[in-house]
Order: sequence, then C-alpha cells, then structure tokens
Amino acid sequence: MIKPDCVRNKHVDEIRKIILAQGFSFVKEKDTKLDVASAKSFYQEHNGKEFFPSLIEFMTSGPVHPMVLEGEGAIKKWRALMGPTDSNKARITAPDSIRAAFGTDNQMNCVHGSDAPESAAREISFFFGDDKQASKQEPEAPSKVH
Ligand code: DGI
Repeated sequence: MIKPDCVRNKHVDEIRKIILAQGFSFVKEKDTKLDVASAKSFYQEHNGKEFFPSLIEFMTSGPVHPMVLEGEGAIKKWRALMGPTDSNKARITAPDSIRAAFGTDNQMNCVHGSDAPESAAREISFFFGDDKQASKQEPEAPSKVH
C-alpha cells in the first residue's frame, strides 16, 4: 500500500515504475481512503501502543493506494524493496529502498507491506474482499428445457 504521504506527494506513478522494474506484476490496485474505524482495524496489532493515535491520524489523512503484487518470493522481496520502518534508518542501511527515497521518518514512511502469507491474505481481503470482479462467479449454464 502506498500511504497518504506518498500519494499526497504524487509519487504513485514513480513507485509503480520501480515495482514493475523489479519484476512484480500488478494483480489488483485501487485508490481509496481509510476511515478511522478501518485504519484501527487494519493496524489492530498496534492498538494500545503510544504511537497508535498518531498512526491512525496519519493513515486517515488522505487517500491510499493499495496494490496486490505478484512475483517469486513477493512478500520478502517487497519488504526488502520498502526498506526498514524508519525512513531515516533506511537512508543509512538501505539507501536504494523506497522508504529511503520517499519516506520522512518512522511514521510517514510511504509504503506498507504484508509481512507473511497470512497477513497478506487478510489485508488483500480487507481492501479487495468486496471487489465484484474478484468474487465474480461464472454464471451457471442455463438448464436445458427438453
Ligand atoms: O511493517 P512496518 O510498516 O515496517 O512496521 P510495523 O508493522 O512495525 O509498524 C506499522 C507502522 O506503524 C509503521 O509503518 C509506522 C508505524 N510505526 C511503527 N513504529 C513506530 C511507528 N510510528 C511511530 N510514530 N513511532 C514508532 O515507533
């Protein structure tokens, strides 16, 4: 997911190009905005932490661009491409990462990535579960009338 800071700063196209150049393909993507309840649900594992209120405020401050990426070892590969959580640390330890290039600090860090297949499944369903295209069933063949 491209977060509100990077959507606001118009980095979506540039980040999409980086993603494609790394060999990922896009399965789904959309522009949307998180409301407070959705953001709290998305980041439920951080509920109760000292930074949680400001994280929710940031994540609801503008549109986000969730994407479903496909590729060999996609979860690990995307997390490496994102870089570490803190963009300032990323600039030192992972200078070629997206957070190093476009992030500001440990909150406004431009991108999110699922950290395991289970969270990827949950997060894909969170953003795209009501996607008509995704849940579209082949229409049943009409039964023949003899
Ligand atoms: O998987 P990550 O996004 O790299 O990191 P995470 O799952 O530990 O944390 C989720 C988000 O929460 C992270 O992208 C930014 C925010 N966050 C994490 N640690 C801190 C934080 N925000 C602030 N302000 N301070 C923190 O220490």
